[in-house]
Amino acid sequence: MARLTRYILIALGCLSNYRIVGGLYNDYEELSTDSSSTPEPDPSRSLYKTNATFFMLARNSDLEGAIRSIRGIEDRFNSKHGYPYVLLNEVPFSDDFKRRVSVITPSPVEFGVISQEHWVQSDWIDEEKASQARERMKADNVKYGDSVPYRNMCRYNSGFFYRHELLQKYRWYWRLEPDVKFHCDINEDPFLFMEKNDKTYSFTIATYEIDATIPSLWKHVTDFLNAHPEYVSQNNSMDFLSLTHGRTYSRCHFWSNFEIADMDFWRGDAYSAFFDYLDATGNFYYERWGDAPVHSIAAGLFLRKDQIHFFENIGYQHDAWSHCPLPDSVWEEGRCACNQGNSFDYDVSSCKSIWDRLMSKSK
Ligand SMILES: Nc1nc2c(ncn2[C@@H]2O[C@H](COP(=O)(O)OP(=O)(O)OP(=O)(O)O)[C@@H](O)[C@H]2O)c(=O)[nH]1
Ligand SMILES: [Mg+2]
Repeated sequence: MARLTRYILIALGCLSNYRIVGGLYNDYEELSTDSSSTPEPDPSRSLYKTNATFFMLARNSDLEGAIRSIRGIEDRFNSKHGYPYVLLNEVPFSDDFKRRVSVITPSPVEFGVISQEHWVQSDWIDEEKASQARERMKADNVKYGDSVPYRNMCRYNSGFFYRHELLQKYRWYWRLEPDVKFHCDINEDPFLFMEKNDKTYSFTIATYEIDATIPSLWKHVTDFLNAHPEYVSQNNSMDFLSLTHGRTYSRCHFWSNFEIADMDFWRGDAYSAFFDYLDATGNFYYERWGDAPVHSIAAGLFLRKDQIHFFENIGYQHDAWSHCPLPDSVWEEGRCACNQGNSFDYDVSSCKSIWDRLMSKSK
């Protein structure tokens, strides 16, 4: 009997040690994806309602900012829902990074490594041409104009993140960046809202792209549309993207550091053909095309305008720009910690009024 008790105690001890290690984080690279190492959702919280995850691309050096963003969204939303997190990096996250991020949420957190093939500049890019372009942009003081990693990141966010193995099991994602703030309680589940209301893409801030980063983008978009008119949706957002009925680009885009969207849209035929076409021009490297205009143009043309949603109630801040809910009822209900007077919505650099005009047109 005493021996049996001892065995039981030893077995329980092993189990609890395992849960401490396994429950702290689910590391895709080093621990297996064995489901027993995924932390169990806390039964006191509501169960997931949609097939969704948070997604963050980050470097090891982004640790403190990543913690602030995740802690913030936990406090304002996710502690009641328990949606999981996927963090990706082109090099393995350090043990310290994984430990410190995992401790701040009881939700499952998976850490993945991006394959070199999806991240680095492709072999067929003419490096001489690319480096001359970087030099020119540097001389012209274009933000990140001389950076190759920034270009890798923009191309990855444009055409690859939703193909990562860790994201395959999900349909919806909410893009987070290090050091963003959520100003208000988010009382209604935005994923569920998107799914129930037939929305595909959403935003909180819309602004203008820097001209020097996309000199030939619109010409290539036009060429693609001429070759593939079948992908263009009825009732699209062309009048947001262009103030000249398609002749020129307004440079308006949804600021993609915040996105809640349906990855099946990126995985679908229209966007796959569009991304491949753009990528084949090499201009993610010869120019400095950002994922924000690329995503926005696709959403704006291949979706109906009513499939794109502006989240008034999600108070959000990235760098100096912030969306603070303007209707008092929304601001009060969200217990928002932001100043409505500082909301970016109708700033001269904002495209929100152009969006409003589009949405106020009947069809
Ligand atoms: N793993 C990895 N992540 C990166 C790299 N560069 C940027 N990121 C991430 O990609 C996202 C966008 O990068 P940012 O540097 O914030 O780019 P941005 O938002 O256009 O520019 P800022 O206005 O400076 O914030 C963030 O989540 C970064 O953490 C990189 O070289 N490696
Ligand atoms: Mg950023």
